[in-house]
Amino acid sequence: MVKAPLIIDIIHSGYYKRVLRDLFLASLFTILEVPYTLKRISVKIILASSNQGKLRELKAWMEDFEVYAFGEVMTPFAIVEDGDSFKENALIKARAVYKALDDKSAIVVSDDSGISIPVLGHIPGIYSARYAGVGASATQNLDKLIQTLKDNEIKRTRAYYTAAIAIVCEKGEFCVHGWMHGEVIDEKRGDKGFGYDPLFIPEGFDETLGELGEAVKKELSHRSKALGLAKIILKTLV
Ligand code: ITT
Repeated sequence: MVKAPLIIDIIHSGYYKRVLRDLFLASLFTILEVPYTLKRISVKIILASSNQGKLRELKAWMEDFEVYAFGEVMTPFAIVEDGDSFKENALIKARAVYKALDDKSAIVVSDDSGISIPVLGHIPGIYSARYAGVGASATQNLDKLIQTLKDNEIKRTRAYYTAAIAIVCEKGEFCVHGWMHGEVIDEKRGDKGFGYDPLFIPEGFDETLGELGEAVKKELSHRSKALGLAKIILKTLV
């Protein structure tokens, strides 16, 4: 038999209201014959990123969640990424946006990522966004990497992308990683993707990500691998 204090706890937790709301909406949408998943009315996820290429990929790969860029829900602000690793920088970004939102129910997701060239000492790594200097554009960073490859007489060499995805919410802080291995070449090929993609040839392919495009990248990228792990955590939080 269910004890009275337990029922009181359930009432106080507001859980019964959510269940009733979900049942009501599910019935309504069934009557109206509108496809409906209970997930769509769950907690909003805020992405702590201003990089349009990343945001496009993160949103496309998290379509089973209700996702907004932080610039869509507040005035965007600059975040100083002074950590020593992808993980630290991802957590710095997610914490900064979680604090600014001042909403305990928020779940903030961030991505810190970059490309590394082993033969050059794993550069630019965590400095990928500012390889050509603070405030440099994606084209300037890419051109600088081409110049570095040419200066070192490297036409093609091993490279890898890293992505650290951080999650910050009331229940705690989490971080997962994903990697994509391949090679970089010393010339741009293709205009799909973003950032260093026109230089990067994933393992098992002959074309750059700039030529291959979103579908291939979604299958094997550092970001999608990290997101696969992040989604397992997110599903326990929403
Ligand atoms: P946010 O911090 O606002 O998310 P950002 O561009 O500053 O944006 P990072 O500090 O994580 O992000 O820098 C990552 C850089 O690495 C990014 O600017 C790209 O140039 C590059 N990069 C990361 N993932 C990439 C990908 O999938 N394809 C191409 N370039 C990528």
